[in-house]
Amino acid sequence: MKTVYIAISADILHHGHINLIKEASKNGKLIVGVLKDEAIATYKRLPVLDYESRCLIIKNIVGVDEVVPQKTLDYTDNLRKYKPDYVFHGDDWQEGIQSKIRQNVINTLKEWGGELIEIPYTKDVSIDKLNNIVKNVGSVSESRRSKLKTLLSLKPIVRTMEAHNGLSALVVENAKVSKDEKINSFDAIWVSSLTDSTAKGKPDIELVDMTSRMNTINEIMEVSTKPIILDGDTGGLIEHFVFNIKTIERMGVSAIIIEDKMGLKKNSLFGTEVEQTQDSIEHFCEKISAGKKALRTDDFMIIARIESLILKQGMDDAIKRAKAYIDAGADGIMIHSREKSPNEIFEFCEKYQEFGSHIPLVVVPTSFNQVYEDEFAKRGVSIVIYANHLIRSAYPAMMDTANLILEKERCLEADEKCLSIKKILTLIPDQ
Ligand code: SPV
Ligand code: MG
Repeated sequence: MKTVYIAISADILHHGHINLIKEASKNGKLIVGVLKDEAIATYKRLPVLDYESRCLIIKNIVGVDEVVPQKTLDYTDNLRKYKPDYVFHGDDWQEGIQSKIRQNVINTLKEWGGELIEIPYTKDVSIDKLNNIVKNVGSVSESRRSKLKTLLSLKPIVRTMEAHNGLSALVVENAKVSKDEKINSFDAIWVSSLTDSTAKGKPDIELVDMTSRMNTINEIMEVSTKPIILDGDTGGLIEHFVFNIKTIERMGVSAIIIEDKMGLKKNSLFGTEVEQTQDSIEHFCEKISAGKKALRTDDFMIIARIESLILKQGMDDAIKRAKAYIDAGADGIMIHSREKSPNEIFEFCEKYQEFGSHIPLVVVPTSFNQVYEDEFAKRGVSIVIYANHLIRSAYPAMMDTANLILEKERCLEADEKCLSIKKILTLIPDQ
């Protein structure tokens, strides 16, 4: 008896899948690899149904003989384990993002003379349309809020990119790159105070008030589904913080990061070049506890950001504060540094491992930008935030175009740097 293998996420099932199962099962004993949540989370929205439910559904479909877990998008491990004679798949993955995964299947099957059989993709089903419906369900406040905690439990590191308006949020939502055996995308959105302020032509000194920040969050939420981490600056007065945090939680934001500074806040990347005052441990702990008490759900996280390294107060101070903030109820710690070398961050990570238990650690590698995500993950970091890269790349591009038109006194040459009119008109779909 021959064996046949197919892999499926089984979160949305349609007649195309049933057709694939039917065709595959005609050729022998059918093993179905159901993708684990971790595998789906690496390239798609989080599944709506949990892994066990998805398996149960597949097990009960006529033609399926065995259901096994597939832990990665890549088939290789499971293929070597089950050595099927055939792998079946639709013919829609020959080009584009999944083509490398397809090539790996072909190469692996060759090891024992197995064969990939591709059947015509079912044309009358729009998986994009179905996905959009599910995505929109996932974007309501309740389910969006809880996504960050879910991702933290599934992924070694949550990859987060800044957005400062609807358009940049669409970039974070849709950017996808196929790399080796994986499909890389961003997991979460950082609503940065620096880029939100810069986009409005204002300095990053808590001048853009909470009402305006909430407008930005709303704009981002309308066009995206990924969980949002808000840069809450200092959190302001405790008396104001407890109100604002409830509003933000209700909106469906997943986490707020507040920094232990007082008075007129300036951006951390100025370091000690400008006057900045660190809050006392006692007062900042009081702010964290008051915030925790105000919350209505277990999903929302308050992450405490330590500015000791930025303000040259030393490692011992940073560690002391991390312990105190965790004791005060912080759901996460962000350690910041503006050194080019990652050494002080790595030293903090090492010391943090000794007491931080499972409280997620966050880093923002704007200065120590040479470190790969894997390296952070190995050192116990749970969230990496690319805090300002979309606006920093957009500004020089806009300046170049503006200067080119000034230089040429017409816009023909600038067109080469621009998206075509056709593309900009269709970039944002009608619905
Ligand atoms: C921000 O993005 O606004 C931040 C991170 O707070 S940093 O600019 O590095 O201070
Ligand atoms: Mg900020």
